[in-house]
Amino acid sequence: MSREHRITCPLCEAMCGLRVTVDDAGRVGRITGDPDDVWSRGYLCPKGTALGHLHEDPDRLRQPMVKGPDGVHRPVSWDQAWAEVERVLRPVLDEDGASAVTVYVGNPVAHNLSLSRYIGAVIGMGQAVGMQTYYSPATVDQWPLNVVGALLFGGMWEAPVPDLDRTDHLVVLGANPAASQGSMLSAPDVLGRLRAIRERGGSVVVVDPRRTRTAEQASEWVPVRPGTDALLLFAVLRTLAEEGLLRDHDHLHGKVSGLAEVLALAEPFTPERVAGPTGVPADRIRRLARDLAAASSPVLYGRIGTCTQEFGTLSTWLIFVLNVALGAVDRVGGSLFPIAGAWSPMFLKPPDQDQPGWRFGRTRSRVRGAPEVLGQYPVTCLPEEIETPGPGRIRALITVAGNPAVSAPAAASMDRALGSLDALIAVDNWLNETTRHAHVVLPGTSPLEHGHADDLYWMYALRSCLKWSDPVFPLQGDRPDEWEILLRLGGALLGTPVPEVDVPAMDEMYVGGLVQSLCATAGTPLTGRDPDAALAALAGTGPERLVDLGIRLGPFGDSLGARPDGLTLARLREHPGGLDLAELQAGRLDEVLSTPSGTIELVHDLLSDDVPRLLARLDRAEPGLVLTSRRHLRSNNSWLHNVPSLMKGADRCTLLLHPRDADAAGLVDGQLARITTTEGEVELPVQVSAEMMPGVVSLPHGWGHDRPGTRMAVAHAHAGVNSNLLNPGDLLDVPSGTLAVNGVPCSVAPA
Ligand SMILES: Nc1nc2c(c(=O)[nH]1)N[C@H]1C(S)=C(S)[C@@H](COP(=O)(O)OP(=O)(O)OC[C@H]3O[C@@H](n4cnc5c(=O)[nH]c(N)nc54)[C@H](O)[C@@H]3O)O[C@H]1N2
Ligand SMILES: Nc1nc2c(c(=O)[nH]1)N[C@H]1C(S)=C(S)[C@@H](COP(=O)(O)OP(=O)(O)OC[C@H]3O[C@@H](n4cnc5c(=O)[nH]c(N)nc54)[C@H](O)[C@@H]3O)O[C@H]1N2
Ligand code: SF4
Ligand SMILES: [Mo]
Repeated sequence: MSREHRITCPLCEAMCGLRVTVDDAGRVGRITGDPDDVWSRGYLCPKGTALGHLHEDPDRLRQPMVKGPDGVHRPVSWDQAWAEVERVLRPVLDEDGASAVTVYVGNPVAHNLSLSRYIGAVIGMGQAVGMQTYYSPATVDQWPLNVVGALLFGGMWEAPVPDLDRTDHLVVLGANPAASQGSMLSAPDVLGRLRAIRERGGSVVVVDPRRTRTAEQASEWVPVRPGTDALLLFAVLRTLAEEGLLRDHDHLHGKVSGLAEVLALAEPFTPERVAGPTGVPADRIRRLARDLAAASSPVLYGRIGTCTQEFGTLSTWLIFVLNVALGAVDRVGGSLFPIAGAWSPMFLKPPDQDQPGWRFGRTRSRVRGAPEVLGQYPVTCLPEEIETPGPGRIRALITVAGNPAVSAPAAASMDRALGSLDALIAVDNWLNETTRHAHVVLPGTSPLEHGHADDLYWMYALRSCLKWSDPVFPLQGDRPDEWEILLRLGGALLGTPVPEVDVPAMDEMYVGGLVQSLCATAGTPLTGRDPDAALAALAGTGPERLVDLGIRLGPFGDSLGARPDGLTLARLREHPGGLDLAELQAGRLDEVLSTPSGTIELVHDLLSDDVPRLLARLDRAEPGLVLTSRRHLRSNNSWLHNVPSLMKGADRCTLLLHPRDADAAGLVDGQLARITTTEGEVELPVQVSAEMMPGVVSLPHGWGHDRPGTRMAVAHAHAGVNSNLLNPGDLLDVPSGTLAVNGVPCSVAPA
């Protein structure tokens, strides 16, 4: 006998529905795509089938680990773990206060039921007593999109998505959904949808220094030199204007400001002028513009390759400028604002930004003086904040589902700094490159031991859906759930000895506080309501209660009883395949825009002030070779490399380079090469391939699993190298403070 469970895969933004078979002995059997899932209709990728392996992985921590004086981690009871957290954390708090503490919020936080709903508790409680800021890989990721969303649309998480199923001309820049499955764009089977564009007579153009599997499936691949998309996009815009291809779009009439100013800024960037630096011939640039103008529903989409580069903000901005100029924004087949099925606290504007418009650089980092951007500093500020003496030095760090030792540029200094902390508390499921430094590792639950409901990603989804999954396995013994771990750490920051924190009371404080502020603040879904009644209306405990809140305050919800026919978590639970609520719609601009002028504000000082830096780029001598990043379908950043079924096949941690560059360096396929940058050097095998643009090499991130003190046997046997040993910590997209991990000058030679 075996039982079948229906769940949503928590591994990526595609949010696929899966069927998981479990036998009587509690072993996970087959995992298949759920054909009755209203959202994904049976789609899945190889990572989804690996959830059972993740659950059963013998290296996955089931007990807390404490580092002994000999530097070795040993399993302890939860009571012992809490006592050890108190022992290392309390002196820091007593001596230097919460300003000596910070939190690193890792990527899986956004995909995990407990962590996504309760990370705000530990950060909020820390900040209430003086914690200055927190860190995350957002500044090696989508921060330019957050900046552009805040400035153009008024919301830092506001980013319209390409209407893949109705466009007839899609231009993809710096994204490879064949590997990533889509990012800030939630849709199962993105590649299938791109194929469908061509099948219905449309075209797909991929702008990328690498002929990726996405580019192979496209109508055309346009190789571009890394970090030069902004030059290319300005030239496209300028061509549209010059050739009279810009039309008025009725649906945007009166809803856009600043286009004339942007066109003036585009003036110097002629196709002829940018052809050299971008590597895209002038006539090809003109054709890009003409094809966009000729299409009936064109749209551009950019992701990490246009964010994590020297001109990430300008590139991201110009993608939206073009979508506006082409009339694609808020038009069917263009760039649409999804209706998230549930409301999320992430949609709130920070309380100190009540006044219209976003402000940047309100504070500066202590050591290098980096300006704050949307509440964060570049993640590479963290090591110097730990290592530089003086008031405000970071002495204690809580990492939550993050692996900064691998994922942050200038990885050697991050690794060194992590090893020098007075207290490193890691909420994490494995002993890896980061947690090996931890004084205490507090394990979370496996992906099959907790329920699931996505939050943020429905904001970027091609349909409005809602789904809930129950855990496949119950939590064993006295193990706390991850939200309870975070509340206990929050309580400790507030001053209670860790073992004595009253977790249910902290939960009441956190959820009660959230509801109260929603009732007391203007412009929230609870403005003016009675907080006690609102709180009493909610069902469940822990994250379930917050999921109930989100659903009920969302566009389809019952508004806590005010719309009795609306949805609640209890009603959603009656639909194990989820609920399909609405398709992607046009005509949402008035509802979405929250800029001071109420229009899409295309110009801002933060953006135009960066244009001179781009102009200077025109005359810069091109370096011989530059380094870029890539992803693989069977990896997930740094943490799926311990799953045997995902590690089959050829070595994936290789240096891709073009035959011309291999010849020049005297390298042949498979040979060990040394790659050097101003930051460091690593040695790894080369993979010679014409899929690379000449002059550009590509390395995956998330490897380098050979560090002593880790406990991931399979990953260790396929260690690879940490590409972030090569990426400098100060090569930045200036306006957003995002690290450039694409376009880094490098040299390659036989090892
Ligand atoms: N299987 C798998 N899926 C994942 C992840 C994973 O690690 N593995 N990670 C998840 C995460 S955290 C994220 S953020 C998303 C990211 O999702 P995507 O943005 O789709 O990321 P990548 O697959 O890395 O594709 C980035 C592309 O940008 C190209 N590129 C590099 N530099 C430039 C440049 O200067 N200009 C242009 N035009 N292109 C450039 C690269 O060659 C690469 O093909 O994926 C998510 N999904
Ligand atoms: N050179 C280069 N660097 C990059 C990138 C790049 O393209 N190039 N991409 C960047 C991007 S987009 C991202 S998002 C970051 C990722 O940066 P991080 O978030 O720092 O790293 P991950 O590899 O996602 O690490 C996830 C951690 O969470 C743990 N974990 C997994 N599941 C759970 C869980 O359910 N609970 C708990 N408590 N822990 C869990 C894992 O063991 C691992 O330690 O890397 C960035 N770094
Ligand atoms: S694409 Fe793969 S990893 Fe992403 S949600 Fe679907 S099955 Fe999971
Ligand atoms: Mo990411």
